[in-house]
Amino acid sequence: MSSQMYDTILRRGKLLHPSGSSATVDIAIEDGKIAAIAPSLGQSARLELELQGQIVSPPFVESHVHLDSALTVGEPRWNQSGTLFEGIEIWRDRKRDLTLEDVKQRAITTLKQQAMQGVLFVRTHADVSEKNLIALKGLLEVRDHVKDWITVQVVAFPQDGVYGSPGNAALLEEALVLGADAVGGIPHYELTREDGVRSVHQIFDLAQQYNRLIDIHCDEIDDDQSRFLEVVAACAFRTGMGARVTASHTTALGSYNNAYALKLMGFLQRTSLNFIANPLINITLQGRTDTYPKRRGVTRVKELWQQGQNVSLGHDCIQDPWYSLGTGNMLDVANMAVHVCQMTGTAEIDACYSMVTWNGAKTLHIEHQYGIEEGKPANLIVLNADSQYEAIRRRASVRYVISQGKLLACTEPAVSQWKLGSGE
Ligand code: 17E
Ligand code: FE2
Repeated sequence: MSSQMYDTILRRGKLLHPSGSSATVDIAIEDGKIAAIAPSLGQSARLELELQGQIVSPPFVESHVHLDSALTVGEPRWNQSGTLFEGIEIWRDRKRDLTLEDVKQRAITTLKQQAMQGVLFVRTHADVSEKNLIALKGLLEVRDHVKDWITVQVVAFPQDGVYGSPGNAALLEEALVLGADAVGGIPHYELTREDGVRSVHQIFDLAQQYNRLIDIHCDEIDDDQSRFLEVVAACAFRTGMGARVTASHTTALGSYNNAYALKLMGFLQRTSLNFIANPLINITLQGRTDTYPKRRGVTRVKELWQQGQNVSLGHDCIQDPWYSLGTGNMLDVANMAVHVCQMTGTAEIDACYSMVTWNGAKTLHIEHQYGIEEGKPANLIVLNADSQYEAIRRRASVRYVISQGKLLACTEPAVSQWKLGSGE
């Protein structure tokens, strides 16, 4: 038996595989990397954690969140109608007061909340329709500041439209020059349908010119005539950029008539587009103009998943003008997806777990650094649960978060005691 001493060994963890299978193993960590995975490791380590069959999973991936607006709920006022559009107006007022310090402090507080709950990869949107680009500059600084414990990607997101004001298109390009990882857009909120189509073409041109990813807020509206996803799909298809492109929200796809949706789904299948649904937010933002029956306002998650499209899930908001709740817990998101998207079959529940882990990693193009394999960076979490189903059902706490080989956070699961009659 070797006398080698590792930094850390996790003993008897149930290691999850993307296929849904699992195996009970010991995992050794050395120099920030996964050094060994075996049914039983004879060596010892400076830190040994006994897991007793609890799940070891790659970290949660938050593939869609707006960190620039996080923790601003009620500033300067509460969203009383609950609509996307009132949220945009409240944010327009709040963003006049942004400072670098304000953005950075709220973003870092939020990232710590997320990381303590097992999120180690985050794609955030930064509003770039604001003339000093404070939100973007703040989040780019944060990306660098936190990089030793969490990986952040920043999307340049023109909240008020690429053509909503004369300077916005130039600001979007400047954001790429400054180093944004991805180009965003909001075609359904451009002043006209023509502007919406033009904005999608402009986004693809910029992404190709600057070699960036694309993540577009696309058709986040209940209007069954909002049809920019077909434009995004056509551009993805023609440019061959498919897998580098993400369509976020796409809630109108849930409202399209089935004849159109059937045709469109076939087109989508010819692309390798990624989709992100945000069930916590869109179940509350959408359907606001409906009486009854009232739509769910969420994209066709189950059908996209069934036809093999890469779908991930985002939290979208944490206490901001669009959503006053939110804790950063990705199991809340997966749990809500099970309900809203009716993903209640056993394989479907496991799929919802994949949508907050592996699928998110695919969307973010971080697969080379993601996953629990010998030689990869030691990023992993231990859940107080023995299956994906139990993790989602109980929104299990994350006992250990290990980032780049270091123990970042621990959570003691709450313990309840039955007291009635305990004296007998
Ligand atoms: N902005 C937007 O256009 N849509 C959203 N869901 C949020 C911000 C949160
Ligand atoms: Fe969003």
